[in-house]
Amino acid sequence: MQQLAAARPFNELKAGEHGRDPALQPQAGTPVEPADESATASSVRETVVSIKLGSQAQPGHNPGNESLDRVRVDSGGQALTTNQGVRVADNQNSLKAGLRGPTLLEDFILREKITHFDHERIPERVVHARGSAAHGYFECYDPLDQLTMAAPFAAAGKRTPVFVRFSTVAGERGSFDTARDVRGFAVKFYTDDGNWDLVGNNIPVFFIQDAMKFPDLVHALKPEPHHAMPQAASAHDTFWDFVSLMPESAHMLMWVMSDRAIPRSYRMMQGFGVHTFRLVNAAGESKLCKFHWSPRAGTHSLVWDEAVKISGADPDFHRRDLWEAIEAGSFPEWELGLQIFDEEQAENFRFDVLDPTKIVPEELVPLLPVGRLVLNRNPDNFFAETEQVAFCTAHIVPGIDFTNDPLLQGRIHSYVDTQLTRLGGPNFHEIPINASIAQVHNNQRDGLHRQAIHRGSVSYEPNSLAGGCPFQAGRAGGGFVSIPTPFPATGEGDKLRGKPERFADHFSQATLFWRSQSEPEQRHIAGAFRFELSKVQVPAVRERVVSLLANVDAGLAAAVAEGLGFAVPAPQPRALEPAVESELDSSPALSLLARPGDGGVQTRRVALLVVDGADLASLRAAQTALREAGATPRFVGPRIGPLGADESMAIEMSFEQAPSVLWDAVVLANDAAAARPLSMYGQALDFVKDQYRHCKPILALGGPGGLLAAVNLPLMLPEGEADPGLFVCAPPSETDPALRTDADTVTAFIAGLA
Ligand code: HDD
Repeated sequence: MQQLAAARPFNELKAGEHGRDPALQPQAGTPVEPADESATASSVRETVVSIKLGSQAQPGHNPGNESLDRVRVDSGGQALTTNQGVRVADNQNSLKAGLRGPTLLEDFILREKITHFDHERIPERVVHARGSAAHGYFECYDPLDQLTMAAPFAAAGKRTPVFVRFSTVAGERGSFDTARDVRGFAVKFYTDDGNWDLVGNNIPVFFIQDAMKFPDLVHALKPEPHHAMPQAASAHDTFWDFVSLMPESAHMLMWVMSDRAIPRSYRMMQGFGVHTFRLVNAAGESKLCKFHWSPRAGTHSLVWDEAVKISGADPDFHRRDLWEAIEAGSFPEWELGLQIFDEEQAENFRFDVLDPTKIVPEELVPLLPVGRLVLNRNPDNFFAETEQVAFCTAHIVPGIDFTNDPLLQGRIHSYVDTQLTRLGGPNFHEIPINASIAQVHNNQRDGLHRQAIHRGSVSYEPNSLAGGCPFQAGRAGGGFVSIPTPFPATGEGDKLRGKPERFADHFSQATLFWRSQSEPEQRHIAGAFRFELSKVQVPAVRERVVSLLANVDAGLAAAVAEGLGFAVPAPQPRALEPAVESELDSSPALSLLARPGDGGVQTRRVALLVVDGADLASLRAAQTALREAGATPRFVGPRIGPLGADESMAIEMSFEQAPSVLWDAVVLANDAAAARPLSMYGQALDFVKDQYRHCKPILALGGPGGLLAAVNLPLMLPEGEADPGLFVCAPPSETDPALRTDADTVTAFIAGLA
């Protein structure tokens, strides 16, 4: 021991701690072989199997999880035991003093079982409590070493395992999926160099500019504290009171009132890193960067009436959709696009890139596609994985760095901090779903729920007793080095609270967003403001919101005020006069219509309405065509069970179980020969009315009569053209060759669905 201590008389890294000279960048420590094997922890050189597979990782193969087989439990063929492994003989009855006597304190089996149950729940996330997640991988298109040394971008075709959690923000853990809300889009990359969490949303901006206001925002948004209402909704006084007094929220409000906030599926929404980040290459050069996820399936949304009805029919709508798509092998996919720019460009924008209420329009800095994200495996256990996963913006890896965005700076603290309460202590990184693939070696010790068993006497650095291990990696050894950035020119060195001047433009991009929407999208936005504000009880708050909107667009303010029964008030005074104009008149990329996706109908849910006695041959043909196109057709009728004599066809869902809003399209059977046709069922009538109201394609196999006629839909548009959403086959008796054949009509219907 003495011999070893003598070999390292002082800490050779000490000199590198001072000054800015590049020569003084952190250097790699030099591990020395301990002289006396018995005197040091053998753990410092413990043989560990490297599980870094890097580019060899297979689709959906997370090597990090593989090493966790020891914690996976499969009870097939096993006897029930206590937590101490004692086999339990009777799991039905507690131990009593006589069959009718009191239960005995001695019953350790009962007490262990009840005690564990009593503590099954952990605190839910303070925001984003309700979510769903899946495993998958990120695949890099081309090496990005010119831009970044971040491991996921190291080589073409390289796959990095990921775990992705989608969420709503305001609702509690048991709330419903289709609330009007921002959606969380959090990606954990298990990179070779440690975990990188990109904790984003499906909206590229945020309500506030400084983390200082986050607790206020969340308190205003969450159910009001006196009566705990409303659940999972922003449509109440405190939210609108707060945002109407915070003009910086105007841009985000436009997005949240748009159809983006009621997505059709997690699989059909974009994701954004929101803040400006930095990419850093091996030479230490950095560029500014924004992260965008674009769904392969295109961006699609619900309409409000659908969202409301779905929340009753299936509160798990998005969770089920994600789960079923992955189980069916239709793996959701997104493309990662980067907006790369430098400080000089950033200086010339009219907005500040450190302001998280601003986007960098794609027309100013186009997206560079760099890879794809594929989700291909559902979790084995919701609690162990989806609930216990801890995303933290502080988790970055060499090649990525923060900027001075004041919202991001606050987040760097908040996420690690919140896990201490939620996951019960500082060792949450050891929970299997949070554990990195890269091995962890440091001198952090103990704390609640510690899993690692550290060996040896040394838990400090510098040391000589453990050969200086674990040693400082230095830059050359792949260690994380913060990119040296100069303080902004204004206010350098001053300790102060405040904001840069460009942060005071609150409206130019809200106006840009509004102008970039299609006419139906604009109508939906105005409708959403009207709905939300009609729920607000205090008239002054309603009016203040409209006075804010008057700075965004006069037409929007007028449409909202009209719905609320008052005249448009004077616009709120602006923080910056004259008003800043955006660089662009409109940005087409901001419309949902800009991303129609691949034009396919993969996993779209199609109901085939059917009753006993309907023509099964035409139904089967439609079913086959839909299946071949990748859609998910299901038979829906008044009861479940077999259909007629053909045992291969059965009604899978009843009208009560699966109402119209759960489907993307409907096929009406030709039931002309049925004793009790579809048109005699009230639910079938409602079904078709809702499909029509929600602009979903309708295919009538039996021609224009039957259920279609009973609902009395106008088959023609007022302009005299055929309704493009209605696909009507020739009636059975019809022989006119000018009419489309069933096969043509079914094909046209599938194209309409896409
Ligand atoms: Fe946050 C959770 C996204 C601002 C503090 N946030 C959370 C989640 C997402 C986001 C997706 C859920 C992660 C998961 O699935 O577990 N948050 C954002 C985005 C923001 C943002 C895109 C703005 C750009 N958040 C923000 C601020 C703060 C927080 C400014 C605090 C200063 N967020 C939290 C949190 C949560 C959280 C309290 C709750 C549960 C958790 O972290 O793990 O720490």
